[in-house]
Amino acid sequence: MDEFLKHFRTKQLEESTEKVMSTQCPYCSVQCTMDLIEDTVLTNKRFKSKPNKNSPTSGGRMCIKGANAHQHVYNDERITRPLLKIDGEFVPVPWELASEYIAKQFQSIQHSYGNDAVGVYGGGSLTNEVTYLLGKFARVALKTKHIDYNGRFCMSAAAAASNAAFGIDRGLSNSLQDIPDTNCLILAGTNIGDCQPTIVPYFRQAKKNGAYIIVIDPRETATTKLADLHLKPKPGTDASLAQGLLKILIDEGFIDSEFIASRTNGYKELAEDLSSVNLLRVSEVTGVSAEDIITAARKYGEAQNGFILTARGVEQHANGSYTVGQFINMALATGKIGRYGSGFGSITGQGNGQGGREHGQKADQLPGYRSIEDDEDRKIIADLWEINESDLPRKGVSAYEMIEKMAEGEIKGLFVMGSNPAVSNPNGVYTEHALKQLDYLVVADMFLSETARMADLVLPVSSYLENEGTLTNLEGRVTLRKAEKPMPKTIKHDWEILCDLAGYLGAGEAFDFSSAQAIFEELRLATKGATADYYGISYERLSHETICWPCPDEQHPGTERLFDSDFAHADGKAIFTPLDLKNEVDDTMINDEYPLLLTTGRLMSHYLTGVQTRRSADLLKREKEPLLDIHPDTAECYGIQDKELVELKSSKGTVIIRANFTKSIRKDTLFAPFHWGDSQSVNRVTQPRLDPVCKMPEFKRTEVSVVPLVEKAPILQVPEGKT
Ligand SMILES: Nc1nc2c(c(=O)[nH]1)N[C@H]1C(S)=C(S)[C@@H](COP(=O)(O)OP(=O)(O)OC[C@H]3O[C@@H](n4cnc5c(=O)[nH]c(N)nc54)[C@H](O)[C@@H]3O)O[C@H]1N2
Ligand SMILES: Nc1nc2c(c(=O)[nH]1)N[C@H]1C(S)=C(S)[C@@H](COP(=O)(O)OP(=O)(O)OC[C@H]3O[C@@H](n4cnc5c(=O)[nH]c(N)nc54)[C@H](O)[C@@H]3O)O[C@H]1N2
Ligand code: SF4
Ligand SMILES: [Mo]
Repeated sequence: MDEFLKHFRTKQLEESTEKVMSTQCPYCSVQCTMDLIEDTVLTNKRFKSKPNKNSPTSGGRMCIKGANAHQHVYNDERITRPLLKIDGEFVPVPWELASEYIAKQFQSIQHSYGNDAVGVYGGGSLTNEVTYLLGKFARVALKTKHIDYNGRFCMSAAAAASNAAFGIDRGLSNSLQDIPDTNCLILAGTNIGDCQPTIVPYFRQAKKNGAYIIVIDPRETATTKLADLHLKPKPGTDASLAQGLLKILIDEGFIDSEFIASRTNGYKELAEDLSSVNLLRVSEVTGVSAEDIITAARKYGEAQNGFILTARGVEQHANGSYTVGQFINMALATGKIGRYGSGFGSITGQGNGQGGREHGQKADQLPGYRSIEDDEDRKIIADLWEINESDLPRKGVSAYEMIEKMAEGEIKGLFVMGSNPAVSNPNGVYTEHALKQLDYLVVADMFLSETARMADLVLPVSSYLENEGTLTNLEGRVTLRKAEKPMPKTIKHDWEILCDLAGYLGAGEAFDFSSAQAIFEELRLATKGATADYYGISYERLSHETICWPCPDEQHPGTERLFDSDFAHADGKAIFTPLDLKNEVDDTMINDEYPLLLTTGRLMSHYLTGVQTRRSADLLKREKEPLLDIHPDTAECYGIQDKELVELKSSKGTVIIRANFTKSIRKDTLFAPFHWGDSQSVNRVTQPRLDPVCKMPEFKRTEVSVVPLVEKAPILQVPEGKT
């Protein structure tokens, strides 16, 4: 027996192989680098992830999502063949047939209803190369103006505010390396503790070095644990809060008059308007005490260096871009920007949330942040793409407005790549109805997501381990993700799919690419001299370094910190966002029928609509179902018990969800994550109120009611002595 075991073990060792794949996490905007170790013993594969130090941003760290990301790639539910829906059932078909079918269906729709009857819907997880190609595919192969992407729900408010104030939109003005040396941090509506956990050490170090940290969030979170002061405003009131803070900064003499005079425009008017802001009123609107507002303002004002960082908590509102503008006003008025240790940033969300918004998958945009309505930009891109400028479509509409056009029958065909719009759009019931109205829906994905299930044809795509390409992280740092796992032969890369389809649509010549690198070479030319200038970045350089854009030539080191001497407006000055009372929060929507405010967001273990993380066993077991956070005092008013199923209702729809008692949330506010689909999708209740400037929906503030799911039978009194 011993002999046998010995022999078996030796055999096992002989047949055990270890393969190390260097990669980058497919999830959030930090883009942590790691090695995935595949250990094969006989036919059994075991995986282990180890962070590596290839990224200066994550510095050898990864979080639980990164450590388990590979699990979705090896999940049995992954689709490996094109699937055509026949009589309600998906049937595997060859690629040639799938591509030909798609081309024919889209062409037939366009023949009957015009080119704009087919739309394209992209995402911020796609690489820069695919983002670029998807924009080109819509405009050159399909010749449609209708293309937009999920970043509309993510970065658009911050992008609009940054463009208006600074003339450029890059997530962070400074590298994260500056954070430890700052003296005061304001974290407004950002939960880095759960959403970008590997950058938390920069903040901890700042605190150790004496920095004062202020967190603004209606809930206690992993991030508020870092805070010296936690302001807990009512959802949607951040613009008023920022105005209150600025008013104190001005009244108490914390402004930097020299910076204002030499580097900004519009301060005088703003200061005049701010004189009407009343601190007691701000306190009443926001629910934050005047004392705390004063403390926060003084701490930021007194600090020699300071940072303000925002994220979706203040941005995903019908006044999101205006609110971000109010926070930027604070940085400008105190001159805390454009130098080491001081700056402003909106923390980017998706893996390529930054690059995804630069290279042309937005309705009004061409690569490099060029404008599709600017004559010069149109000419440059039309020449590069070898088409007539007059054939380049003009701007289309935003993501949710595309959904409306589907419901109205104006968009009849849709090509989705890298998004799950059925779950991530607001007004979920209507969105589902709109997608069902389509004559032809094609989805390119790794899984039968809630949207893919509705499709007429689904195309299987490569995963992050298989698909090489560049991604731009929250610092504006361009990184090259290697792909060391061979992909199943029946699957294609996103870019290959686009090139093939373009061929079937008669535009093959403009899509004659044989690698991601070849596409990047064209992207470099398209962005040369543009705002997001990638011309100086090459795969060769990225194989041994990471580079922050703008990077105009190959000798240029890249730009880690913006605004040292100039802002990006023509005169080099930044512009203050004026006060506009019609943008202030409207409380009249809360009434007896819908007396509570729901806000939505993220959990540590899941990612967005959960298509990938719900298929990663170790992540799913941490958080199995969505829970509705509710204060026990509030729950008592509505007769709700802890962990019981409740009906959450708004004027748009209903969700059945389990109540979770927590004293960490405001009593007038509820919180739910949006990582689940179908009847558990929280977007079934959210409102499609859009920011008028950037069209961001109001994901973070919905008037709702909540009741127990099952009307409880009256509790019977058991007479004494009987059982
Ligand atoms: N674990 C995990 N990490 C992620 C993601 C994920 O899905 N899961 N997604 C990635 C993406 S795409 C994004 S965009 C980012 C998002 O990153 P964040 O914006 O940090 O995440 P959210 O949870 O949406 O919202 C942040 C905080 O805003 C608070 N909040 C809600 N309403 C308000 C309000 O009215 N005012 C204020 N001041 N705060 C409010 C919420 O309580 C929440 O704690 O995360 C990225 N990282
Ligand atoms: N209520 C509420 N709703 C929200 C938000 C909120 O805070 N609250 N946040 C919004 C935000 S910030 C965002 S970013 C959106 C995101 O929402 P979605 O756009 O729906 O994002 P995902 O859930 O990541 O969906 C991406 C899909 O693409 C697939 N995929 C991943 N990588 C690739 C790839 O490389 N190629 C292809 N072809 N497919 C790929 C995945 O399997 C998945 O099915 O949700 C928004 N919706
Ligand atoms: S989810 Fe974000 S923080 Fe976590 S490993 Fe991935 S990139 Fe890093
Ligand atoms: Mo996002």
